Amino acid sequence: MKLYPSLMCVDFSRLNSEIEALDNTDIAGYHIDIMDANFVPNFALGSNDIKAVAALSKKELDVHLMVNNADFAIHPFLNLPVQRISFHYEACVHHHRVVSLIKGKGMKAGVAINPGTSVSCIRDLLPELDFVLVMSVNPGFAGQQFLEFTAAKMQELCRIRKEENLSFEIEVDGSTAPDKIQRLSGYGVDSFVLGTAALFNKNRPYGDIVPELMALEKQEERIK
Ligand code: S6P
Ligand code: MG
Repeated sequence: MKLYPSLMCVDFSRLNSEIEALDNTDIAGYHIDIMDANFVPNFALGSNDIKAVAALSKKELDVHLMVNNADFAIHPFLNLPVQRISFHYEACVHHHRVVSLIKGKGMKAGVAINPGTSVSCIRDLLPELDFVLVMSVNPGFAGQQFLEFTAAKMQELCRIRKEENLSFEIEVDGSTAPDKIQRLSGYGVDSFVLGTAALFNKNRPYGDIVPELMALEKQEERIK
């Protein structure tokens, strides 16, 4: 199981100490939300923030583009020091081309799907993808409620992956509270974006919370 804290939720006035504290845990890397106030009704983060985080940490950077015209908007991100980029199915015309551009830079390529987008929309792309980012809230804001109907899509993706012997990773983003992490990791979801539901604003050290979250997967393995 891999955990990616969402940097939209950290205290940017204390970025250095926030990254230092998180880096000392077993997180896989950082989820970086890019918003254009067009695809989603909010602005968030940009290239300079990515460079700042890359200078502070050697962990993976998982960039989530919530921007329209991904076919064009992808270009500035291709030359940044990041390991993973996802763009939205709903914001792109030539999906396969964008996936190829990302992979051509040696990065992992993912397609994100909104809660209202069916798995069938990305069905033909699955063999080409390194990961699928399933949104369990409507993208744009932290602190929303988990949309229960999105869990069926995660199960569907796990089933397709197994039946067709595919290797894409399944990542979930949005209100991933501990109970969700335990249940969804049992389905076979690989990666979780951590925000306010699991990690931030808890008045407890990250170094205490992250091991508890990592242990949820082990407990689930015992239940199986
Ligand atoms: C917002 C963005 C997400 C959030 C994250 C917040 O749509 O894509 O990555 O930062 O979901 O987590 P939480 O637990 O506050 O919903
Ligand atoms: Mg996100």
